[in-house]
Amino acid sequence: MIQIYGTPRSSAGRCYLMLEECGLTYEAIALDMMKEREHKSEKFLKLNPNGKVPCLIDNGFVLWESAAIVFYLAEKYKPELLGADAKEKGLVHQWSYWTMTEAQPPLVDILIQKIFVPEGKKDLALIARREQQIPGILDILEKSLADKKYLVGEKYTLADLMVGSPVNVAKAMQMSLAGTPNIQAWFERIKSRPAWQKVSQLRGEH
Ligand SMILES: N[C@@H](CCC(=O)N[C@@H](CS)C(=O)NCC(=O)O)C(=O)O
Repeated sequence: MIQIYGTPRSSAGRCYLMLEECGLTYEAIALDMMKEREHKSEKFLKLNPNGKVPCLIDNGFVLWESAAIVFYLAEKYKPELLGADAKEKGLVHQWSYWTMTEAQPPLVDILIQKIFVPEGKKDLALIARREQQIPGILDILEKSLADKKYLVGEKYTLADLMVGSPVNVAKAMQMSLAGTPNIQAWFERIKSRPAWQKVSQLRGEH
């Protein structure tokens, strides 16, 4: 039995993509993070001491951190998504670390400030600073996709799943992707996968 804590619209989204990609049956557990603050409850902190979602339980094995969860699921259920050889695996890791340390943090800061922080309390300087980083991130992605279908060549890998999540956040915030035809074509390609379609539906995107 597999359980995933957190909704598909949260950082757990990429775990749902991976669970669907692997064709697994799972139980989705949504915590009340606003009123009840269940993610900070004693019970949940025993699972994830960070008090954050996602958290995965696979037959009693507990794992937190979304990137670790998707790598674990790939290793166990769909290893071909990890890359075919040492070089491909290296590139999958490269794009995954890049997502977590470079591409995602500015987008998450902008999302939190714009959507969750109430008017009057928003850190406008932080928003401006983070928005300045976005063109450079898109440029790296756009150039990397100039000569290939996917980030690591001709096949979909975890690199695409990892990088696709913050790009989805950018799209959801209606950030302009003008002037990035390679990113747009790649994103349409990955969005058409059944796993992405299913998670998009779970998120209420269509
Ligand atoms: N690096 C973590 C980030 C998890 C994260 O920030 N989750 C947010 C929801 S999107 C959360 O649980 N926030 C609650 C809090 O910070 O108290 C991961 O990727 O799993």
